[in-house]
Amino acid sequence: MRQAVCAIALGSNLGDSAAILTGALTHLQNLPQVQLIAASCHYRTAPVGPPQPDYLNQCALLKTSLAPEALLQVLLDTEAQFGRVRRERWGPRLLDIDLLLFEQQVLDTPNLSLPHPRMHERAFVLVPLAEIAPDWPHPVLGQTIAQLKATVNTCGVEPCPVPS
Ligand code: PH2
Ligand code: MG
Ligand code: MG
Repeated sequence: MRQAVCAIALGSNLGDSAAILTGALTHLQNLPQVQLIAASCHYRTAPVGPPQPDYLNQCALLKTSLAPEALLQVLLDTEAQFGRVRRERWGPRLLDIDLLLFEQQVLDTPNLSLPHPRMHERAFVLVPLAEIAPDWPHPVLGQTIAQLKATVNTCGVEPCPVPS
């Protein structure tokens, strides 16, 4: 079956965030329809939005036989499995997983927009993504992830060691 490559962003700022990010990637990797092909390190990042604790953010590349909507459902199920309860928009959370890129697909449906509509302005996405996919061209803007990273303020996005 044809496999697509996609990029996801993970974030957590409640609970044991490092363990949650690691657990979420292990969970995804164990699904038969998903292969983990790369993961960035963890970054401690200043919160964007309402005042709340710092986040741990990470990006990963997956290969999947799933269609974008089906993969999104898998990501939402994974969030729920790690205790996510949806409250205020942009508020603190145990686990957020966003689908950033799905090959070069451009899509705008009520449930899913590809590429992720705010990824190009978010240092907490571009810094970890540039670590694993610097040459991936943004499907709409045409610039690579490394080029987009150079356009944002990366203060407040600091690599931190992944606990072993
Ligand atoms: N996610 C948000 C809102 N603000 N800030 C940081 N630093 N990291 C995030 O993952 C994040 C955020 C909504 O998804
Ligand atoms: Mg998000
Ligand atoms: Mg989300």
